[in-house]
This record gives sequence, structure tokens and C-alpha cells, in this order.
Amino acid sequence: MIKEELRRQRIETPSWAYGNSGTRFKVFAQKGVPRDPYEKLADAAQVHRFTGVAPTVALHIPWDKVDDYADLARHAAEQGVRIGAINSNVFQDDDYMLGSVTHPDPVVRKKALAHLIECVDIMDQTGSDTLKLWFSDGTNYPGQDDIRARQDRLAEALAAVYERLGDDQRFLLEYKLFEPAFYTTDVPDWGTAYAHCLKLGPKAQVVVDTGHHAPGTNIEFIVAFLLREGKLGGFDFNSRFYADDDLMVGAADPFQLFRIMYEVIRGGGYTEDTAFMLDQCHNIEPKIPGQIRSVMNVQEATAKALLVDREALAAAQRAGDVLAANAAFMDAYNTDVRPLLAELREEMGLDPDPMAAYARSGYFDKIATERIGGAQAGWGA
Ligand code: PSV
Ligand code: MN
Repeated sequence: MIKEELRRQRIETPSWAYGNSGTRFKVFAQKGVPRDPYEKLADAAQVHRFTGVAPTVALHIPWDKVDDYADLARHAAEQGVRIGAINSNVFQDDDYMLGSVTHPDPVVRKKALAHLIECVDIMDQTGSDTLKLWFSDGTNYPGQDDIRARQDRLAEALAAVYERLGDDQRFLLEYKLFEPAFYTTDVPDWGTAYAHCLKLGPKAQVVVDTGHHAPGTNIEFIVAFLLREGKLGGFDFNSRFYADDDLMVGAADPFQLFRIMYEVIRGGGYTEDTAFMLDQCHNIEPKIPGQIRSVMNVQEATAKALLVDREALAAAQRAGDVLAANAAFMDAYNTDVRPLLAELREEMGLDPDPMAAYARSGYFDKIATERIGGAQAGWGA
């Protein structure tokens, strides 16, 4: 039953979505923004409180560095959420100008690897089972460094991290076409990520950040392929019009999100083994409602994907009836699933309209008046 499937959906929100963010031109400060990881978790708990499907929060280290991670995990539990994926960060230190794990200097490589291992230590302390690895590594100019040697260095670092993982832990390797490197990127696409993960074993999987592809890339094909190979670890959901825009998922292309969710369901990926994470920044819109809206967008795309009449679709496909097959897809996509989701929320004891319920809750006024003084958390802190 569709409602049952939707009830068990889980979407992870990122701690950094609650902090100030912007572009390289300007970071706009907003009122009530968290000043530390504890306050970020409190905000994330609001998203779960009003949607009922966002019980975990991804951390980014060192942005969410604290003295006592077990205490942070306790605080999360008190708020009604848990700590999700640990995101490593080997891109914001002066030493990483020419790369991190693929840097030509072994001293820098060692430092980067030590950070990745530290992230696994944090997983142990917080009970997190997922490490997310994204490397900004690459080059800007032809000849700058040896492309092949950088792959060797990458493989060596990944193997060392893999070795350190516990039995119930895994890492997700994230690819991205370009930025900040503009000539070569060391993990530019799903094929590169897949090849490295395949070599290492089942605890290494690929994560698809929906903003990390060349325009026109068929992301649902990648999803179908990786699921078939047991290598799709999860998603960093967001939407993009141009490059890695990190806008709200489902805002730019809700139809694409529907097609992705259809392949997830079709490929058996609609389980707790796939991490459905948001990786977004709310530069100009309020952050907590931005996350609530994003969670709702994923829910709507999922509901529509669940509505696809798979039998009718398969029959049309077998018969080579192109138009009937396409109609089976479009009928589902064109269904208004908002009443169904409102009904589900009521059954879950939630307000049918999470955006309005949050607005009425008074939480924003509370944080706007209470969180005075101290430095607001922002991208990079
Ligand atoms: C890189 O662009 C990325 O998608 C990675 O997931 C980083 O950890 C994240 O953005 C930082 O916002
Ligand atoms: Mn990402």
C-alpha cells in the first residue's frame, strides 16, 4: 500500500543547511541561525517534528567539531533525532591547495588520510554507520600533475579508509564533474567512483549528488545501473539550473526527481540501505522551512513514483506500445499526491500542512530572540 511505503520513508537533513551560506560573492546572515552544532541539531529536529520522516542529521567535520561527540549524540536523541552520515572535509585547509589524498606531497596526503580516519573515529563515537567522502582534488592546467599518479594515490587512500571501517560501517564515494578544479577532477563521474568502490568491496558504494553532473546527463540511468550492481549507497539531493547550485531538491526539475525515484523503487533501492540525504544551502530563503519544503518535495516525487502502474507499464513495454508505456509514467506524474500525503500525515499524528504548522509554532520567533550574541554558524564553520 502506497501510504505504508511513504510512512517508512526516511530523509536525512544536513547540519550545514541550517547555518548561513551564500556564494563566493556574499554570505547573507539570517536571524536565529544556529551558533553551534547543538543548535543545528535542534533546528533539524523541527524538520522531523513537522514531517515525521527526517529523523537523522548529517554532520560535516570540522564544521561540526565538538569536544564530546557522545554528548552531541545524546543531545540529538533528546531532541528526537539521530546523527547520520559523517561528511569528511579535506578541502578547506591551506595545505590542500593542490589536492588532499592525491596531493603530490606525501606529507599532505598523510594529513588528509588522518582526517578521514578521524571521521571514522567520530562514527564510532556517534553511532553513525556512513562516511561520505568527497574530494575537491584535481588540477587546473594541462600538465600540472600526473593524472594517472593521482589515481594511484586516491586508490591508496581509499584502501586505507576501507581497512579502518568497522563491520557495520561503509563509505560512500561522491563524484563531481568539476569545481573547484577546472581541468581534471580526480573523481569526476560515477564510473570513476564505481571502479574504485568495486575494487574495494561491499563497504564502498557510490553516492549520487544530483547537482554534480553535466547538463543533460540522464541521472536516472546512473541510478538504475548502480542499483543493479549493488553499488548505489545513497543520494545527496538538491537541484540545479546551471552547475552545483545546491537549491532545494525538486525545485528546478520535479519531473527528474520523479524519474529518479521511480528507478530507485524499480531497482529495489527503496530501503534503509540507501541513504536519502539532502545536500543544500538556503542562501536567500529561511532555512528550516527550506528543509521542510525539500523533504515534502522528495515525498511528493516518491508518492508519484509509487503510483506508477507497474503491471500496465510492463505490459505496454512487452507489447512495444511506446505511447501506452509513456502514458503509464505520465499518469502517475500528473497525479496530485498532496491530498494523499496530507491524509498520511494526519494518520501519523502530524499536521497535514507542515509548512503552516511550523510557521504557527513560534519556533522561529523563539530562536530569533534567543540566539543573540556569539558567532553564527556558516558555510565553512
Ligand atoms: C561538494 O560540492 C559537496 O556536494 C559535498 O557533498 C560536500 O561535502 C558538500 O558539497 C558541502 O556542502
Ligand atoms: Mn554533495
